Amino acid sequence: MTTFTHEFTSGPFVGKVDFPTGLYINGKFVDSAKKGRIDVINPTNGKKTMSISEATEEDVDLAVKAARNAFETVWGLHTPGYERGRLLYKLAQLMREHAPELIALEMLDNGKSAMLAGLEIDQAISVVEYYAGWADKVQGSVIETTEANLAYTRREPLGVVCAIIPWNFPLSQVTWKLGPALCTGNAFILKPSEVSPVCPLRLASLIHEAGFPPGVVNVLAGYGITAGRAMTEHMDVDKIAFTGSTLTGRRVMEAAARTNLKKVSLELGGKSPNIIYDDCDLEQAVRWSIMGLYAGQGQLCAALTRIYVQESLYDKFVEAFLAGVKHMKIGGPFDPEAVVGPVVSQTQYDRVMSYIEAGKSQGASLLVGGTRHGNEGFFIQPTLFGGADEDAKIVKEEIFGPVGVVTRFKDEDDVVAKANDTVYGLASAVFSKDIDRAIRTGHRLQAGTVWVNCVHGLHPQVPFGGYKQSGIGRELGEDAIHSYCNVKAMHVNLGIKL
Ligand code: TXE
Repeated sequence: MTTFTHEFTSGPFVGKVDFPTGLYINGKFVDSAKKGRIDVINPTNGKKTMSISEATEEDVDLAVKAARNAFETVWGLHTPGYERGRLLYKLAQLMREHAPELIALEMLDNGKSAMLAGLEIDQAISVVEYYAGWADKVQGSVIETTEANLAYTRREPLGVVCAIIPWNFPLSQVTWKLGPALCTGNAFILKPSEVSPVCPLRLASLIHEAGFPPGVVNVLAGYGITAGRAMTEHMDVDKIAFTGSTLTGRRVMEAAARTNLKKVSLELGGKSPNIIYDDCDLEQAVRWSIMGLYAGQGQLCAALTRIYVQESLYDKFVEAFLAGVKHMKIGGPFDPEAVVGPVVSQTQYDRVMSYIEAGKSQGASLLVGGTRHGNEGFFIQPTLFGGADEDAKIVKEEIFGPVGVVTRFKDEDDVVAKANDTVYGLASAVFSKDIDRAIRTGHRLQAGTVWVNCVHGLHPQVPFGGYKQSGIGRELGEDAIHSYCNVKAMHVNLGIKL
């Protein structure tokens, strides 16, 4: 079995890491059946950091069998909630102990800054703790019917759940699914993205150390078209919890429809509006908007990429925004002063640059950025377009890079119409000192999340998910718990004779 060994000499963790890079199936790290490998590329310099085992259909089948067996013999209804909670707490504790190492690995693998990687790991740990607390509190209810009938509901686990996750926030994306799945008693199979699988692989060792029974959690890195598709088509998988592109989300749903009608939850990104009214605190609105657009190089599902500014404030806002962008240092994640890093891969770099070209060719004016930074790695300058047609590609399509569009609006009705004119509906933000108007606007937006005078706030207790083509279902909070359970209605005859 191969391992990854690396010595970090600077940054949040100084020391050696050493962990297996195989598949984690039925409590053991193993090589994949076909012995295939995936090369993992460092986005800061475009070079290979490691190679890991590549799962294919046969490995998926083995993992599903192991998960099913664990579900039916030791997990599911066999392990009480408080015990499941204890194991989740143990995992959270191990993640906390290894947090600096996880942060460093995420910086290496994904190109994220120490601050963003730190926020992600911290949030991931909080999510595991939150669902550990839920494990013995998942309840049905007693329902009033007639005196001769006792009716009550139970929330029972679905069975085998596969999580297919993207590359942008691998560790938090895992825990958003692993937490509610395990606390409700499901067996769990994870397929990290082939682009940034490192933190999920390191997590597999911590899951092993936490002592979950073999088969309860399985981790299989692999390509979407093989391992991912095998999960979506498997007849013994009960749910796919997916985060990724809309295109792949459709494929997941189609596969579920063609096979065993497994349940599906989808989180599919967006084209989120950020509304700036002319009575806002300008300095604050500019700072939040820069973060809303460029955090993580714009590779956030909830990136606020369409900025709408009320016409009387437009010039001042744009001037202050561009001045703010000029101060952003671009550099690798281990440069402590850099706030803008690389995008994750050559593919993503090419995709983002093609959108920048589309912006120019469709007549939008480039206000800042628009070009590559440096000559190695996948760095793109923070980019903003103005004066784009509302039907332009850069206004309509998710870019998933550091590229935004700023547009003028007249009044509340005008901006609500513009903001809602999208197939997506994941997130949005409103900046105004008139709180009545800000809240009223928020209620009129077709989006699963509205931030008022802030951006990107996420809490384990608060549901997150999309309207329209941004997805199906909700993650986080109690809502997520319900999506990992079947509801069983029990009717008990208290004495009616036939
Ligand atoms: O996503 P994919 P990609 C968007 C963003 C980005 C674009 C492409 O716009 O530019 O998607 O990114 C697995 N059956 N988002 O190509 O393909 C794949 O291996 C089953 C938004 O990385 O959707 C990976 O694990 N699984 C998003 C996962 O799906 C399949 C975050 C996501 O990959 C599969 C990431 C298949 N047929 C990208 N094909 C967000 N919502 O935050 C691929 N996969």
